[in-house]
Parts: sequence; C-alpha cells; structure tokens
Amino acid sequence: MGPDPHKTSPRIILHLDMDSFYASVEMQKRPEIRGKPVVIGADPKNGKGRGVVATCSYEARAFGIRSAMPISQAFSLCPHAVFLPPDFSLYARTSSEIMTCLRGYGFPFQQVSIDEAFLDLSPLGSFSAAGGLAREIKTSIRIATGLYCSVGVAPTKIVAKIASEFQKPDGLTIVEEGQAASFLAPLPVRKIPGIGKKSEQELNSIGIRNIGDLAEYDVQRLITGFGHGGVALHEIALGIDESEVKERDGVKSVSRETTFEQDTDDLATLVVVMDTLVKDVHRDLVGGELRFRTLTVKIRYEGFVTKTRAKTLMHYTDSKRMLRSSAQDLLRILWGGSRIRLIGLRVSSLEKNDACQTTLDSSGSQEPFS
Ligand code: DCP
Ligand code: MG
Repeated sequence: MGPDPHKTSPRIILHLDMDSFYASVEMQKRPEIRGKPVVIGADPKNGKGRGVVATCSYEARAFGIRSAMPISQAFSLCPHAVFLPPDFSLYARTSSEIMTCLRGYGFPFQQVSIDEAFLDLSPLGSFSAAGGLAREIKTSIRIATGLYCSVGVAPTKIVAKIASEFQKPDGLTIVEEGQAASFLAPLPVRKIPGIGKKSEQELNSIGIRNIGDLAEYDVQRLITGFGHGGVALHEIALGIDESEVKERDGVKSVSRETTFEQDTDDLATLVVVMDTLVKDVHRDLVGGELRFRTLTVKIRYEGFVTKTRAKTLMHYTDSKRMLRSSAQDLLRILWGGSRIRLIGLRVSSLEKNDACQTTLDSSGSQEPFS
C-alpha cells in the first residue's frame, strides 16, 4: 500500500541545548578539572563574595549548586569546588563553532541563546530519520568541540525544547506526532518555558500541578485568572504550537537579565550582577559586530512591579566602558532602595559595525579564584 495522500506529513522540530555549557567549555580546556565540581561565576572570596553563579558542572549540581544562586551560598554548599570567572570570548567562539556546524546541515535554523538552537527537520519526513540525524549531530558536535549536548525531537518547538531538557546531560528524547500531550501530562508546569516560581505558585494554588492538569482545566477559567496568556498556556499543555523555526534577520536588541534566587536590597550585589550583565551583553554585541546607541536598565521588585529607564547616547558605540558606566548610572537612578527580584540590561538602536577596528576583550589571563 502506498502512502495515504490525505495524510499531511508531520512537522519535526529539533532543539539542541549544550550541557552545563560554560563549565563544560572550561573542563574541555583544562583536563585537570574534569570530573570535579566546577562553578563559573563571581569570585566567592572564601564565602564573602557578592554576585551569582552563571552555571556549574553536573558534579557541582550534586551539591545543590544552581545557576543564579548567590556565589556565597555555592561556596558554603561546596567550598572545595573549582571556582572560575567566566571567559565570555571563549564561550562565544565555541558557540559560533557549534552554530556553524548546525547551520551546515542545511535545514531551517534558529539560534535562541548562546548554547541552544532549533532545526526544522520536517523535510526528512519521519521521526526515525530525524532521530538518526540527531545522533549524528550529537556526535559531530562532540568531535568538533569535545562537548556534550542534549537534544529533543518533537512536532513543535516548545515540546522539542521541553524534550531536550528531559534527559540531560547527553540526552536524546524523541516525542513523535500524537504523543506530545501524553509526554507533557506528567511533567510539572514549571517545565513550560517562561513559567517561573511565581506563575508556578499561582497555578498550584488553583490545583494545577502538572501539565496534564493544565490541559484538562477549563479554558474560560484560565482566561479569568491569566487573561489572554491563559489560552496560550492551555494550548501549550495540549501540545499545540504553530510557531516556526526562523532565522532572525537582523538583531534588533541584545539583552540579558538575572533573577535573584532571593530578593536583594544590597547595592554591592546589584552592582556586581549588573557588571556581569554588561560583560554578557557586550560580548554578544561584539560577537554580532554591532554597535548600540540606546541602553535600557530594568528592575523588578518584589511583587512583580517592574521599572525601566533608558538612555540614548549621542553616537553609536561598542565601548564596554561606556556601556558599563551608563548601565551603572541608570541602575543607581532607578533603584529606590527596595528589595529587588530581577535586574536586566538591554541595548537597542543597533547598527552593524563595519569599521575596521575591533574591540578586544581585555579580560586577560583567566585563573581560578584562589
Ligand atoms: N547562564 C548564565 N546565567 C544563568 C543561566 C545561564 O550566565 N542564570 C549561562 C551559563 C550557561 C549558559 O548560559 O552555561 C547556557 O545556559 P543553560 O540554561 O543552557 O545552562 P547550562 O548549559 O549551563 O546547563 P544545562 O546543562 O542545564 O543546559
Ligand atoms: Mg545548556
């Protein structure tokens, strides 16, 4: 029997996310720290350090250390861990190597962060062919960079993203057409991208714990509680998501934000974290050969009140010093002394930097904190 002419072929989306990315890059570079708990982030200063954990190796996660945790807490959980400052230019170079490799397969491609991307593998026609290619991709990234990644293959982008996280590290999770809702049902709602602690609590308070509860919940009541977002949430829970894999043409802004594990009103901490955001945004800017003219600082207080303050410079620039001083100024202007949940930094009004000059990152040699 030939193929059913009425059956439309499924969409097959792959999502790839590198495992403990910054930490793995460091472990690749320094064989002597492989297999150890490795924490990338601020200087712990023997437990008195400010700032947060960017990421950590899976060995460090076994001690309870997580991204965005205060570095002082990470230090008390595992004082003998290897603590390293981030080397953003190295991570950016590794990232572009990985992205070039992924793009090279010739399918629609979309990078979503420094260590994750989507490919639309629908032209392959079957989930088994897509699974085969996923294995091949994992191997070629491993050979090219020495790094492991986790991959999800599913009929939609959101399910593929949830699937890539499902069996980390070095995972491959395939959710075939028709299986999305049953794959999602037992997972806690927190697994939905964009659902943080706060939304999770709100959902839990109306009896929705896992994604299956959400799928079964009455949409009208969800709309009453969550407005238009309620419909979107309900569709996600049912595995419905039409969004396409699209290479973004022209970056319009570059932004970073950090949510504190515990709300803070400590200015020194805010300054250190803002400096990390500056470094991150600046790295992306230089990596994309861009200059900016407008920067915006965002602060979110306890209780979700959010304030932003923007500044537009006279000229386009990619100066890190200029970005840092303006961002720190805006932070001080904006901050009223209350406890803060999140700070963010965005640069916009971008133009391509086609001047010959390059901005070198003067981070110098990068040694473990002693
Ligand atoms: N990152 C950061 N601060 C955070 C979260 C992430 O600086 N709060 C950086 C460091 C990570 C990188 O972004 O290595 C990629 O983020 P992921 O969320 O993918 O985390 P990892 O790749 O480190 O770990 P996982 O194996 O869970 O994907
Ligand atoms: Mg990752």
